[in-house]
Amino acid sequence: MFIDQANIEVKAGDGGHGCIAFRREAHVPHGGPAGGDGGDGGSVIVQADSQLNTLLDFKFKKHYKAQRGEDGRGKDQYGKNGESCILHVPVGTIITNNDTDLLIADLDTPHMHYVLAQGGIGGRGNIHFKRPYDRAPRQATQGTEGEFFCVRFTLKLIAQVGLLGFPNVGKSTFLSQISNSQTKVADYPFTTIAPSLGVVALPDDRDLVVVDIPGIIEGAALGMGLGHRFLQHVERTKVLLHLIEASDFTGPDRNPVADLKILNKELKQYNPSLINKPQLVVLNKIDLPQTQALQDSIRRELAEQNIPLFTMSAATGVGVRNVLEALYHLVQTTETSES
Ligand SMILES: Nc1nc2c(ncn2[C@@H]2O[C@H](COP(=O)(O)OP(=O)(O)OP(=O)(O)O)[C@@H](O)[C@H]2O)c(=O)[nH]1
Ligand SMILES: [Mg+2]
Repeated sequence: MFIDQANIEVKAGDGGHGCIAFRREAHVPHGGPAGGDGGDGGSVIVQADSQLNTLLDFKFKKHYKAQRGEDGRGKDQYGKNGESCILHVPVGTIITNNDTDLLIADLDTPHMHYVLAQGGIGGRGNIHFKRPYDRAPRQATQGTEGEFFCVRFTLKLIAQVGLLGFPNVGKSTFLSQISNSQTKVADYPFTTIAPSLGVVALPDDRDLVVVDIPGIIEGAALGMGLGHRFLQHVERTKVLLHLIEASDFTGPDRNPVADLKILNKELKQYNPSLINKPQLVVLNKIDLPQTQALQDSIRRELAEQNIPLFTMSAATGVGVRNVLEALYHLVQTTETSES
């Protein structure tokens, strides 16, 4: 199950208390203070893991607690530090403070980690309080409390290319043909119900990371279809691959040029800055005769808006290499942008 938001509570371990103790050994004349320090509490640490794709675990378990530091003991014994608690999250997880709504951290690179709640510091035992005027101090300090936070994890997948298009235009077919993605393909709308990432290997050791999201339809901003919230997963991409199609699936009320306009309107309603992302517009399913018949008129119409048109068949592979090279070029020439 794909989950891209979760609220959790984290509590770092408290520091152990310092100990008050004295040496009481037979035949040792001047027994002094012998209370050791408390151990530090464990911290709650969040770590980005590129093997993960969902925040599902955090939907079921909401409370995370690191271990408390041990109290100090007599005979100069220090308490053990508490163990930290490490939360593994997908790369692209953003942490926000749930009480203040302020951004805490953005784990946007693999292995990146962040100490979300700092463990408390162990208290000092009475061995530290011996003074010339007080050789038997009855003084020690308590461990400090570990931090506590209510936070929100939001996952915004990190890919260079976002796939955009109406349901059934062939987004998943394209991604499964060109990458290791196992995303499902079928001839009904909304086959894809969760985003997925695919890594595309290009010649000369180049690669592209592409994210497939569920199809978007007119009125998505108002909740039609699966709504438009999945667009959050194209927010961090550098470019968008906007797929259109002209086959029978399009139906009598739709045409590819109008589709393009409708989806761009939805994009703008979701987040106005998304419309500034460079787009590569591709007419898919060029293997079908009805698509071939329409391609020239579509190309002309788009040329009037200064939009170049690429064509391909995700199913047969015709034109796909060309599209990938154009995409790679667009990614390379686009400055990193974040919406
Ligand atoms: N003839 C032909 N059919 C294609 C091509 N690409 C995809 N299809 C078919 O179109 C249908 C929809 O393909 P999907 O890849 O599931 O489409 P999608 O855009 O991911 O759809 P959603 O996940 O529902 O948004 C499937 O039946 C595919 O086999 C193509 O290049 N040519
Ligand atoms: Mg799909």
